[in-house]
Amino acid sequence: DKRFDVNMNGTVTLKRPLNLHEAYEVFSVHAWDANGKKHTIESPLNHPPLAFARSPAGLKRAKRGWVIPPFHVPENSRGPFPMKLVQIKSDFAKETEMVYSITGEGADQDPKGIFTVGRLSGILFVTQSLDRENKASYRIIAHSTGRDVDNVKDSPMEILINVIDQNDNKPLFTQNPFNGHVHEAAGKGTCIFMTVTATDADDPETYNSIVNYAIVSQEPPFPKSNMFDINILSGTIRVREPDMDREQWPRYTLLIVAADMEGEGLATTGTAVIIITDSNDNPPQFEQTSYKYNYLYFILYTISHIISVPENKVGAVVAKLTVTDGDEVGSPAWSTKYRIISGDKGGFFNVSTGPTQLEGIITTVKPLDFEKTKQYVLSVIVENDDPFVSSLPTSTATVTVNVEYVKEPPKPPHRRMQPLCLLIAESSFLWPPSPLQLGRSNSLHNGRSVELAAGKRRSPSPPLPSP
Ligand SMILES: [Ca+2]
Ligand SMILES: [Ca+2]
Ligand SMILES: [Ca+2]
Ligand SMILES: [Ca+2]
Repeated sequence: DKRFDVNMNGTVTLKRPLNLHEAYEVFSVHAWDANGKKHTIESPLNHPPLAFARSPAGLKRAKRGWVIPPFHVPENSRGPFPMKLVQIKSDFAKETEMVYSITGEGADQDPKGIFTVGRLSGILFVTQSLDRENKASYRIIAHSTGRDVDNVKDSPMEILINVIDQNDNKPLFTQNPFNGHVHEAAGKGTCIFMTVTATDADDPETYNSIVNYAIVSQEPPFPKSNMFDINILSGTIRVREPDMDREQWPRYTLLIVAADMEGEGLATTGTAVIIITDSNDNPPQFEQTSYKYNYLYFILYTISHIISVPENKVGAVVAKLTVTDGDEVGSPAWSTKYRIISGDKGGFFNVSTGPTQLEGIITTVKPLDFEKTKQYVLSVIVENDDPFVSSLPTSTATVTVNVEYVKEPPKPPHRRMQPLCLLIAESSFLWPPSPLQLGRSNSLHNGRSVELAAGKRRSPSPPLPSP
């Protein structure tokens, strides 16, 4: 407001004549302290007396009397109290002594006694420091009657007292810490994954409660010290830089600040904890795989296994190929599956995931035949159950399977046996018949095998005669 000037000692002067259409003026004085912080106070000009109106020029008639424009009192005044606010004046005072009184909230209603009026002077006082955040306005009714003349009185006058805000509340974060999480593969700038909020109890219509946000520091400061940015007005946090890596930096702690007066006033600090969640950005690799970097690509050297497997055996374990994966243990970005991509046209082999989830087990599913194929060269690739988040090199293992000739065991020579007949007379004393021992008895049969068949007697044996 160019009509006012403020001196270094805080005196406010008027630079040119001022017409007060609303009978008062409010202006703001800003001051900066040694730390560069801005402080603001709004002050009313010395107020002319509030007159009970007889002619309603420019004023609205209300139910309880004349309504005048609101009157402003700054909060947190240091007094001394009671402090004069304004004089209330009746036109009848020119003719006879008037008695003034006030009613309403802050007067005779709760909170009682904040405002008083000089009974004969009509001067309105505030008796204590006001707190806008506790109560932002008061509606009081002023009355005036003739001291000695009963029938002289004004219509009641409503006075609205608004408490002018000071910046006496610093912003408060609604929680501390704030917790958020974001995928490590989240791209730069694309992803708002959390919002921090601070409230300020001061007047929302003033700068005193306009909060700005900033990130003060980031821990750890890798791979860059400003991996995130924050919207100064809304408090939304986004990924600012790519190349987050959960495997190296699974968690960030940001020190954040919220300051009112658009970032120049009172400040409060808090933290935002960001958990980096896993993305499948590490390919599983066969162990002992080595990298070589050429100027365009990473090349994964394949690892070779040379294995011998006997022919004719189904279900034989050919090889166990172990792998490693840097992603989150137990997740689909870590667990593996395998494929034979070449070398097995006949479908002799199968590869399955072993119980550790980090091994591929090759087995035979059909008998191998040395006479037909002596060697297979299998190429096996490993993938995760989840797809990769970006184009990543696939690790390959080469398994050379040499089929082992299995010599068939020699068949024993077939020797013709000469049957040995043992004749037992029906009437011999071999009753009851004792079991005949089958086997060899060199002494009895001169080294020949004995082939015996148990036969049934053709007829029951008659009772034996007495010897
Ligand atoms: Ca504030
Ligand atoms: Ca305030
Ligand atoms: Ca990962
Ligand atoms: Ca992986």
